[in-house]
Amino acid sequence: MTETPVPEIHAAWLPPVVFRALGSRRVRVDGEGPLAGTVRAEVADACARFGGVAQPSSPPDLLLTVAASGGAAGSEGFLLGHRDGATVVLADGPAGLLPGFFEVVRRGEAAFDPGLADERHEPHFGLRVLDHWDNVFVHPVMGQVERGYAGGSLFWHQGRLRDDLTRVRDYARLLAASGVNAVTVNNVNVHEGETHLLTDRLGEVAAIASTFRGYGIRVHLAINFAAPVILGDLPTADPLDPAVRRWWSDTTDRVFATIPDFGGYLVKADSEGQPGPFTYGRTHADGANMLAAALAPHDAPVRWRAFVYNHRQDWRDRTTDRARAAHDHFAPLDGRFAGNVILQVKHGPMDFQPREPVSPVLFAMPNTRLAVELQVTQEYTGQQKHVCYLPPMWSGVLGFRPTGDASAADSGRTSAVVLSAVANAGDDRFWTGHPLAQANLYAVGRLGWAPGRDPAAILDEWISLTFPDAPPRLRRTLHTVMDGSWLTYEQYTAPLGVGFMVRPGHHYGPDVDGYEYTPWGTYHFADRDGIGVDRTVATGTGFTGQYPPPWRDRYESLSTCPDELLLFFHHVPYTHVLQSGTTVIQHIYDTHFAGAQRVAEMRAQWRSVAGLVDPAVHARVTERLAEQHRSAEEWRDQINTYFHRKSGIPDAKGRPIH
Ligand code: GCW
Repeated sequence: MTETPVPEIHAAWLPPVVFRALGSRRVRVDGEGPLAGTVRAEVADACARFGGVAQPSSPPDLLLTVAASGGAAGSEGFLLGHRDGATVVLADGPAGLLPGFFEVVRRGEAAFDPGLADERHEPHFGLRVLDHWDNVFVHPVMGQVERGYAGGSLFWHQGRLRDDLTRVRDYARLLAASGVNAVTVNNVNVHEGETHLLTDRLGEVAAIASTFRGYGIRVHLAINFAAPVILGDLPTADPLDPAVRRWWSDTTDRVFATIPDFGGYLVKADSEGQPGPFTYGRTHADGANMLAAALAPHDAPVRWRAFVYNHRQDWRDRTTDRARAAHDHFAPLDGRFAGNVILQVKHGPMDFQPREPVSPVLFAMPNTRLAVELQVTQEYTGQQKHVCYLPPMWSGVLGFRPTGDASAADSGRTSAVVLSAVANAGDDRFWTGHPLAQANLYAVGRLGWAPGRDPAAILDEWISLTFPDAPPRLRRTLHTVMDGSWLTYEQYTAPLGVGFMVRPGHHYGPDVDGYEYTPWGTYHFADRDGIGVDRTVATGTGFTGQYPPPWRDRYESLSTCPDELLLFFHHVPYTHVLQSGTTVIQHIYDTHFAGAQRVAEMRAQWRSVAGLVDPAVHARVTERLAEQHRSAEEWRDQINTYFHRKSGIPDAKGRPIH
């Protein structure tokens, strides 16, 4: 037996064998333009590998073509069906050929079933964008990639654009195959060096854009609101100053002259020390609309982030509530944003905690285009050392119905028109540090096309693509280890939606009081009697009042507030009895013992499939599970001990608490 060399870079969800069904057939691709060219090249490659025929002269088994009726040129929709003995992809326009191609790849043999009924595919979110928090220069605190846990940046290395962008091309291919159609290349915290990407270093963005282009992915840029000043061109960045407006409009024209299909800007303004319109006594609408005016002639959007809050808060002041901030700042501006402004809202009111209610901003601005922002990089969910399959959480966000009516039609969902997600990939050989974290990256595009898709089904799809030859036992084990992993993570970390309790700064591992007396506004208020944040209208900060009915009432009342969010909305005694019938303190003990125990089982389950998985993948996951296990026990012991000491209430089951 010849030894197959371990590939340098892991193939993620596109190992060559997933092209077997398609590559062993006769496949014709009709259509003009670069995207049709990409599909033809993919088909040629697959057929060369598996003995099929690309562009056959006889009738094909698979035809990919632009439908005669022809939809809008940019439309990515397509019909998959069977006609005259062949599987067909009838794309609405050239942009639909590539998603159609990858749909066939995903299905494997099933795509060639003569009984295949017609299926129409169309993305729910027109823009499905991954925001990279990559720095050009290594930041002294945040490193090359802010909150990056997968090595360095795919684009930049120590201040320079990488010479070889082959990996960026491979990345583009992976993203296209998952359904993502845009990427923001740099961090929303735009430091001085990165500000130049907009002007004298624009060539680097153009090089990245041409690498992504072949896979139908557009490039966006995070910009610095103070760029006209930082770049030394103007004394002010006042958004109502005509010279500033002209500067943005000229600069933007140059961006489009260099990158004609440039995607748009992303802005973090007046947030965590970033510059913004407040300096000039202007509003977020003034700031966003200025950039929107510069982008409008090019038919491109500015995404303006709603992550604005006071990070210099005084913990002694119980009236300020960080959860309220985005709604307080932005809801009054509804209707004042230009049509090409997209307000980008973090999915929860705080900051990507493992459990938060859905941000009320997503339901408060009917006259504003919104993006919902997810965090794929696992800043608060185990930093890609812990297995934490996040789509069940995202699916809850995307499927949340403000009317509270589970049977309501899709129109009852969040009104967001854009799905954005903070990326988790880097130059690590497995792309995401933890090989199983690839599933989170994969799921973004899949949910972007169909937010109602079952996360467990997405997981199985990812398993089939990534481990195509896996025996059933391996498939089952992967599913078991990953599917409930978000809930397991929640069990051994901060309880009942209270959030944080992480070590300040890097946010890894437990520190119950780490943020309790800091200016960041992330408090739990635990004392000897109880814990939680009173966010009610009746006696607390009034945050519940930012929700439409019936949610404001459900969250307001102790008797209807869901257990998993209880401490987000209420301060209660440790002896308070949850809907589940157990007390808060006993729930804390039980979940922390159970969570750490579950990680021990995950570890054993993974050990049992050694020999069924690529040894390099197995080894990396084994190493990470060992750390997850250590960390879960650390969480368990610190949290249990802390609350035991505070409350003086023993564990009803008498387990060891230190
Ligand atoms: O939670 C914070 C992160 C910051 C990040 C910020 C944001 C990019 O800790 O690292 O900055 O969120 O989303 O802007």
